[in-house]
Amino acid sequence: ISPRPKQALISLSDKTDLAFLGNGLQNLGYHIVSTGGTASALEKAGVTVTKVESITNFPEMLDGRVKTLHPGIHAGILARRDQKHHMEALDKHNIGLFDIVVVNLYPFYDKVTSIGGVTFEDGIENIDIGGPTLIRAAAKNHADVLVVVDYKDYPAVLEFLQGQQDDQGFRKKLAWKAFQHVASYDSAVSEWLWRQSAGGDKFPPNLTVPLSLRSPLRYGENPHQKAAFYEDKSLSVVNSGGIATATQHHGKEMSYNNYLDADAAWNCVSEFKNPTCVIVKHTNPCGVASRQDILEAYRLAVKADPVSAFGGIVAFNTTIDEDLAREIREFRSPTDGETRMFYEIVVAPKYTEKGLEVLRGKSKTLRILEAKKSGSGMLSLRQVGGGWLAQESDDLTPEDIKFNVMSQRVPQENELSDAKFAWLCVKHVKSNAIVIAKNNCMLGMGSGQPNRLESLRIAFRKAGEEAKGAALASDAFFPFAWNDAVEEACQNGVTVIAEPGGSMRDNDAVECCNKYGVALLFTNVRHFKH
Ligand code: 93A
Repeated sequence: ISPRPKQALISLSDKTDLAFLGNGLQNLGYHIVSTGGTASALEKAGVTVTKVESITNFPEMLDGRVKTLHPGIHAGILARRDQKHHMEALDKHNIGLFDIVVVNLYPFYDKVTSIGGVTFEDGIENIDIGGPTLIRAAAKNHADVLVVVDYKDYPAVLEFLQGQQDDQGFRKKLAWKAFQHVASYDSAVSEWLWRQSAGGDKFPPNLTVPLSLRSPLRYGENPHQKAAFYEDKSLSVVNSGGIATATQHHGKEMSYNNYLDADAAWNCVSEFKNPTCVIVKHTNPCGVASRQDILEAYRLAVKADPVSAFGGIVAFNTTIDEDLAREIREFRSPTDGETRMFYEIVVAPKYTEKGLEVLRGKSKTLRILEAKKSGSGMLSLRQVGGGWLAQESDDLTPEDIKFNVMSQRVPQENELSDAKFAWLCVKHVKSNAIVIAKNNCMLGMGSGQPNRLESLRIAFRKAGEEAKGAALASDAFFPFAWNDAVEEACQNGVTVIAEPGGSMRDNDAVECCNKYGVALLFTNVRHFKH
């Protein structure tokens, strides 16, 4: 069996750092074999290259559909070095071995998600066949072939090749990454094709969610639980915003709970049209206020429940400038007028440079996130033992809903507006959810109670005297009225109640509101949040 030169096969669509890799391999004595575009780029970078054609004795054919699909290439990747007859077969057919295969695939995601999209034919042409085949072959034979799919691995690969000892761990890691790369790719192709064949956005969707590990987290909900964060690379999610795509400008690394809370705060604040501040604690909004003056909105949101706001997440739907940043940094808790408010995270769509600078000065740990609004019509997935539940996101807003007047009393314009504000808030509160609001400001909320009456009592306790003349919203109907939630709400002084309706005792609710002169609105829509 004849001695063989060290060979690398390089075929890349994304040519980032190709010159670094090519020169690095050449300096280490590797003979480099490459496909058309990659070969030209390498030559430009001063690397000597053999074209694939001169090995296969075939031109790239069928508009590039067949370039590397040939025994002259694949036998050189798949041959087992420890099998004499494999090596003899290579000799017999005059095929060289490949020690490294560096491939990334046609940019299918980018093409089909590009603005304006692509034609069906273009989409099909962007399905890479030869590339995944090279990657899978090399990953299968990783014991002897290094497979590289990510330019970020180039330095480590060159370092590995320079070193003397062989580390199967490193090879396995690259092989795992390679199969992951191909699996995500195939999921994207399958999702795209499914959409073409199912005629768009039919439900239920095809779920081959290509998840890719972004980072391990320090721990899960509690320190004894291991946890990690995965990016969803499915086509419906790419470029669609949301907290997972936010940029972190400052602060400690995001934790498991931080992601959940930031997501809740961002989803809630993104729904408001006017300048709004939302404060979230343990996934529930505990302060919400809209004002033309965003500084005032912020103060009111804190005031709604300063105890809960402390250590919470503050979200804005406006740019954070220097003034607002200063207010966030300096504002003292209304409970004692002394302690500066402390937050885990600030999230906003934009920051001015000065705004960022001031916020960075608040604390080393404060996480500062810049996020894009999530797209509508997104799919939400949740795990139950042994399976997954999928549903569309709850995209209904008060503008989509009719607030039907059921009572004798018709709400005044400001009361209706308060009811709609409370309604939008209650949608983001965990069931059983009750929100009391007035003048675009949340005054109190009750969340997560199995008993709706208890939720209501908690909300009133927080709102205190301010509940008088306010609006109350409930995420689902009231099963009882007299001596129960509806009557208590009336007695506590709200002047308008918004609820879905649909109870057997809806009539009791109407009569009760009539007795107290309260306006009652039925929406025929509920907003459970479990
Ligand atoms: O059209 S292919 O599916 N057929 C092939 O035989 C093949 N071999 C490599 N695509 C193929 N490739 C892909 O070409 C690689 O995955 C890589 O993304 C791209 C590099 O092409 P070039 O070097 O011409 O820029």
